[in-house]
Amino acid sequence: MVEQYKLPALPYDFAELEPVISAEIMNLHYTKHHQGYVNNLNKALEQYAEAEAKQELQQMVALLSAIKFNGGGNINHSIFWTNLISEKKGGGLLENGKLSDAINQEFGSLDAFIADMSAKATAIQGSGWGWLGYNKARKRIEIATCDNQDPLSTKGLVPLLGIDVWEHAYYLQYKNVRADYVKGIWKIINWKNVEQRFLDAAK
Ligand code: MN3
Repeated sequence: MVEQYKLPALPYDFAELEPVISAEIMNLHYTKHHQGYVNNLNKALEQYAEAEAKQELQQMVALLSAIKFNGGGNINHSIFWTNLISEKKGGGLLENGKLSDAINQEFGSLDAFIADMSAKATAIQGSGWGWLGYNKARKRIEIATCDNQDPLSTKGLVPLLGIDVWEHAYYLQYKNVRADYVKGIWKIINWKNVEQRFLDAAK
């Protein structure tokens, strides 16, 4: 029996990220979408273990796509929830420190970084994620985008800050205007969480 993955606890109530993200979106996104990735990941891993026990290599290879998609979905959302915090509790505030230094060095200013990442996340064709990641080989932060639920590790980067631009993340509130959702999300970024991820990655 394979160890089962579980939906991680959400660090706030569904309504806490309003008005940027509505409680209805949070509820559906967490209890239906993220839970769905967790359930389907567990199912695929169990089938994989069965196939592996029987040395059914063709079946094992056929399951890899479901493991990548649903495993990526679980990884990405687990990071995304912690990247967010209500405005009242300090959302959107990046204090001076090593991360702000790195952002200034790489992008010139926080505003320039936000403009760059917003443009790249908004321009993703179809479903995907915009990321700020850490390149351990170059010892630098980078903006990257991923399609579908591909986790950022597939691009060789450590994920620091992700923006989910799947329509399920914004459509009920922002309809087709992804740019407005991306513009708003900067007000609820938990920069302390992003900075801790940066410090851990750069160790
Ligand atoms: Mn999502």
